[in-house]
Amino acid sequence: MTLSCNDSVPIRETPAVNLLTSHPADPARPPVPNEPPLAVCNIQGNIIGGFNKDHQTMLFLRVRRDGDVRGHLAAFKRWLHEFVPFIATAEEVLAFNRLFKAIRQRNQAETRTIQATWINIAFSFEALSMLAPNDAEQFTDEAFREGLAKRAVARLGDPADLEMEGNPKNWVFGGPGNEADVVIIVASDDAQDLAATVDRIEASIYGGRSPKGGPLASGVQVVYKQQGATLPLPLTGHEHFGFLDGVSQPAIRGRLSDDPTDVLTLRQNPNDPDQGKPGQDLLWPGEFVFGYAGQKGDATEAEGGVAAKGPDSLVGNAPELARDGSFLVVRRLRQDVAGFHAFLRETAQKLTAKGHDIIADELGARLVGRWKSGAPVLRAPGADLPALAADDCANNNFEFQEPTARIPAAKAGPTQCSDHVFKQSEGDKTGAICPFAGHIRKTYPRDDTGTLSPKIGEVSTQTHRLLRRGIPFGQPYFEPKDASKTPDDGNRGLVFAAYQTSIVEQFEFVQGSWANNVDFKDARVEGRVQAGHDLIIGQSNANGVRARRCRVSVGGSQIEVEAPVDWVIPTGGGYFFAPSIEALRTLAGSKP
Ligand code: N7H
Repeated sequence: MTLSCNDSVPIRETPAVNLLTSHPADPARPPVPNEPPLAVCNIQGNIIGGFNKDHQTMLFLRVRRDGDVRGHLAAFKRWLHEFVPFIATAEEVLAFNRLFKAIRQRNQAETRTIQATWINIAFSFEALSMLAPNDAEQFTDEAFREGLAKRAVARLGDPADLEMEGNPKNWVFGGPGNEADVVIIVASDDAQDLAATVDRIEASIYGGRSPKGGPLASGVQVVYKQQGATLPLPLTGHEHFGFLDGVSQPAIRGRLSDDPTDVLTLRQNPNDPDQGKPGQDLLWPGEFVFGYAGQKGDATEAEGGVAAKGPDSLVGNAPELARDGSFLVVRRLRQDVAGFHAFLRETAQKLTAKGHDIIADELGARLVGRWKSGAPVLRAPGADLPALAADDCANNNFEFQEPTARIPAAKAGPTQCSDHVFKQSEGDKTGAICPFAGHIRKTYPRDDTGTLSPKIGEVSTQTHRLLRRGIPFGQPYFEPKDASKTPDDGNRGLVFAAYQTSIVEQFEFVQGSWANNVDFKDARVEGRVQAGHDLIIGQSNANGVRARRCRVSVGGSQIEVEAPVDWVIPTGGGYFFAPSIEALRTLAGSKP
């Protein structure tokens, strides 16, 4: 019996799912009756599906505070009522993504065979407090309640100096008094279709016309419009510093229907039934969507460790209105590309002059934990290995402590992965290959342990994960021969966006307790920096000084390197909540 329509295609990415047929014997789709069916028709599409489009616009809206505020709110509710039918669901986005992947595998190339434009929406705590005060009061997440602007300096390490660009006072939106109440995400495969859709939405906001054409006042205005786009060749899929982005995401447990084999995430590692792609631990959906079991962050091995099911993410944390919804963190992060590359070049030269041979590209790879191609340094310690980066069955298959095992082709079912071509990771207990401060080691330490309080280990680490949905903004910067002649104009960066069910325990924890924390991993010894900062996103306000430090292993010696200034500068953002379709109808007053 042939299990897959795609089994003759050589692997570039993990095998695609069968689109119409269900095969009970497929080992990538084992029966998982204990995993919950997800309400995919009710959950917004960008959360568990992921828009994954080349073109995106975010419209940040503010409810008008002038004159008759109650009237503006009533108008906004009427506008929302008309807008809700345009919101893309997880069902549509997942179905599209599966079809898109199947066509791409058959073609062995990117195609424009199918295209879509999706819309999603999310609200700040202040907006929910205006629309549904009793429900809003039941959200317990302090970060969501206070908003990003209030917490940026104290919790995230953003510049305290009011004169600095990164201080919330100077943000292009989302700073004090300039916070957005609502964010609308419009994403498309086609730039023109995106522009036309955004035009229609803006016309409905300003032109007194509903998306369906009827007359309507919206009660809101656009405070900021943020474009984003995949970078052009040769940087397609990469962020502005040059590194491939979007490689590692958490895998999510759960089913798409009552059929016990209708899994959201294919189980593609024949060595480990608790993983999606090899290296991608399956997490309970409550980590990202309210109303489902999350991880049990203190589970013992006997209880199942990382696989153990924890409490429902809704209970005690959020109102019933939050069911099937998710928090959305948006950070507009400007990137100083010229500054980053100058640092790598100059630091590599200085180290080499002192006898620690390293070139800029290698230093960059160690600070990120992946080479520019996306190949993890754990599996390509000496040089970049683009073929490894391109193999989705292998590019995430490593741990930081323990070695990983080969996956022979004979062991893999037709829609599963093999991983036997590239050398396996041997682990890196001392940080000799990937520094403990490396960006991917700081933001997802995998099986690393640490002495933070409470102690960090693989089981608790899985309660600090993020579903990243970022996209670059601005044109790429290519260094001229003489950098002083064409300075970086500074107008580029990443619109970081991430979904989760606890902003405190997920986004803020990753940024504050890991990336910014010189003591992770491990505790300070005799006052010396141990891991140091994540030099990519870590921030420091220590004694008013922005300089950051970390330790990198070069040729067997641990060297301390210092970054005098920030290369990733916050310039806007907000904390939002993306409700379910049903909750949107309630907020709009469409439901009694
Ligand atoms: Fe990061 N970069 O180019 O260096 N990130 N990131 N990030 N990031 C990752 O796996 C980058 C930012 C995470 O599972 C990669 O997709 C840049 C923030 C997490 O192994 C690269 C910026 C936060 C992961 C970058 C930025 C995170 C991750 C590797 C800002 C959270 C997954 C490719 C301009 C607070 C780790 C990949 C894992 C990966 C870069 C921001 C978190 C290349 C330039 C603000 C959790």
